[in-house]
Amino acid sequence: MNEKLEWYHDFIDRNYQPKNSDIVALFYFKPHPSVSIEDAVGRIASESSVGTWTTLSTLDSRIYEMRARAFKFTKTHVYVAYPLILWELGNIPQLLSGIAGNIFGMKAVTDLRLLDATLPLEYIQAFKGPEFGKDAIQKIFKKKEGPLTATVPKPKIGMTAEQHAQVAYDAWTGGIDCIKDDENLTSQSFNKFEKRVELLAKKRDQAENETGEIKDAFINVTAETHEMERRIKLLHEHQFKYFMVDVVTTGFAALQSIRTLSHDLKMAIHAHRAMHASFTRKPTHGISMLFLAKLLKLIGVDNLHIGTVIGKLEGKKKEILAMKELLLNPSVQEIPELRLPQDWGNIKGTLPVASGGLHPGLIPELLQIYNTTDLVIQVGGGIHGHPDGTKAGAMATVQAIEAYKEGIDLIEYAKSHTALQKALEKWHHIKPV
Ligand code: CAP
Ligand code: MG
Repeated sequence: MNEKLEWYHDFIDRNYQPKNSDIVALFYFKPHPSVSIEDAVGRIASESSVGTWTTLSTLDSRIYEMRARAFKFTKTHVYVAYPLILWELGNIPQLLSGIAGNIFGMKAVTDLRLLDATLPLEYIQAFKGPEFGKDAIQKIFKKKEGPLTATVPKPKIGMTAEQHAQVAYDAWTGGIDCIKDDENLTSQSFNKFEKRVELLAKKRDQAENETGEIKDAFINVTAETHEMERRIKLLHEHQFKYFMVDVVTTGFAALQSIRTLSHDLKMAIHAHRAMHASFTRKPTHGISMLFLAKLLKLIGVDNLHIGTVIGKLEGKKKEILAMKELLLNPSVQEIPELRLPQDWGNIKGTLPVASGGLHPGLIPELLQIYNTTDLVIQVGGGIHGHPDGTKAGAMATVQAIEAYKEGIDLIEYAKSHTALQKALEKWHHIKPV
């Protein structure tokens, strides 16, 4: 009799009841035309856990029990349960090397997308989550409620540190809470990190004295890990409470390292997601933005860009709202084919950031969509493109938020608020593409 060549169907068990301690992942998949549904889901569960392409003489019953089980599947979606023992606690790269590793390259599937994974409390407990998260509104800025406001000086790179600091001062004194660096500004020859920090700290103090408000900055520390640590310490010495990092280009391991430092220094992390769309955008392949958001909250970013629905960058309303809840709420329920249930235990809520193509004319619609004040509204071009300059752009943004909160139509409110009036004359309610 021929010996069995492979054991993919051992990874399928429709009767398996996932344990509370299992990690349960949900994938969309499209099998190669030559591969059956069962063969595809068996391979997904196998290659992401203990299996390989053939049977093994080294397999014993203990290891066999550690295998993942595809316990529920349709022609397009599969739920896979992974025993906790497969995972090293506190190690996000290791998790991704399993549930988001080789399986993406398997010939047996032409498309594969990791939509979400429920992480059990025993797994969650090994992580810090955000240091301040949404509590930053009260704890750092001493405000009763949000939204917080931020602005990224534009042009996105090219300004000297002096120009940058002046624009920051104009925005702060116009009423904006935080200045944000752009994702591709770090420490270039024309705007060195140290110089920018020094000048911004001086202007921040000046703006705080003049306005009586607390001001901060999301200054981009993105670099090699040890250099990031050095930059974060420098920000701390200059009394900034936040730092910004490009979390995807920097990588999960580096992010975990600097999260430890942010805890020691009691600082908050503003997470920019540049490059996420290279693997989150195509709906049938890659990793969902929602699952990326879950990992980032778990590691402990305090603010995370999740999109605007109405701005210049791609992002579906349903997913953005599902992410908003995932970031802010202590637990969330399943949304079919989009989100799995998740209980966050003691992990604090991360503040969502709405950014990309916003201007004052879009703020009421944005706030209506988000339907929360636990939010950072980030406006770049929509402030620095104001006909009367940055300070007027900042004022117009704040006025648009005030109008929404007071329930007054923007056009009506603009009659007695010149900065808003001029912003509306330029942009009306246009939605940039
Ligand atoms: C916004 C922004 C942000 C994007 C990122 C930019 O500027 O600074 O990087 O919002 O997108 O450079 O485009 P504007 P997301 O306000 O001038 O558009 O938050 O969706 O990841
Ligand atoms: Mg940017």
